[in-house]
Amino acid sequence: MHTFDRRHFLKLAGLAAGLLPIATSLSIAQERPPLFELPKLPYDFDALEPVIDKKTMEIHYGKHHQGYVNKLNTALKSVLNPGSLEDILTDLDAFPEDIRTSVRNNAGGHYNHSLFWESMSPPRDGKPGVQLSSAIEKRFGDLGELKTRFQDAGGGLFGSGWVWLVWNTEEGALDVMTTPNQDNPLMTDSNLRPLLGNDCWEHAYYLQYQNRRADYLKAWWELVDWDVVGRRFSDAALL
Ligand code: MN3
Repeated sequence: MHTFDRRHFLKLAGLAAGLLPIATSLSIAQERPPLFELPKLPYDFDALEPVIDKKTMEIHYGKHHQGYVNKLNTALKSVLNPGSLEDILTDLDAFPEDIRTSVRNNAGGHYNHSLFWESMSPPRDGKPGVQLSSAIEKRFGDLGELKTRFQDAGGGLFGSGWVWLVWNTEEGALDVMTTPNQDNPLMTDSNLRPLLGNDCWEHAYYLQYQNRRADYLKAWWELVDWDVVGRRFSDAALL
C-alpha cells in the first residue's frame, strides 16, 4: 500500500465504501457538511453597472455558480477526500469514469467563477502594475495589443467557454488562450497559471448585450481589478 499516493488511496477507499452496503461509511459521506460552498461576492449585485447589469449578476452568481457548487458536491458525495479544487482540476483521471465528466464541468465551473468574481471591481480605468506591465510589454508589445488579442480570442471562440491571460511557468511568459465549456488552463497544461479569465458563455452577457459578445468583451476591461491580477502574477512568476 505504501506505493499508493495517499490521496488516491483515500479516494479509492471512499469509493469502495460508497459502493458497499456499509451504513456507517455511507453516512459519513452523506452527512458531512458540503465540501464546497459558494464564495461571498466581494461587491453588491449592482456594483458592476453599467458594464454588467444587476439582473445578470443575480442570475449568474446565484443560479449558475450555485448550480456548479451543488452539482460538484453531489458528484463527490461518495469520495471521502477529493482534495482541494486545484488538486481535483489537475488530477481528473483519479476519479472514476461515471463521475469524471460531472466533476470536470462543475469543479471547473466553481473554480472559474470564483476567480472571475475576484478579478472584477466597480468600474474604474485601472492599469497593471510595474512588473506585470513589463511582462505584458515583453510578450505583446503593449496593453492595447494584449486587449486586442484577448478580445479576438474570446470573440472567435465557438460555443461556450472562457478566454484567459495565463503565465507559462516553463516559458516564463504570458499568453492568451481559450478553453471550451468550463475547462480552464490548469487542466490543459500543468505549466499554466490562470491570471485573468472572462466568461464567454451567453449567460454572462446576453440580457444586456444580446448577441454582441464583442461589445461585452471590450467593455469588460473597465471592471478588471489589476491589483488582483498583479498579485496572481507575482505568485505565479515567483516574484
Ligand atoms: Mn458563467
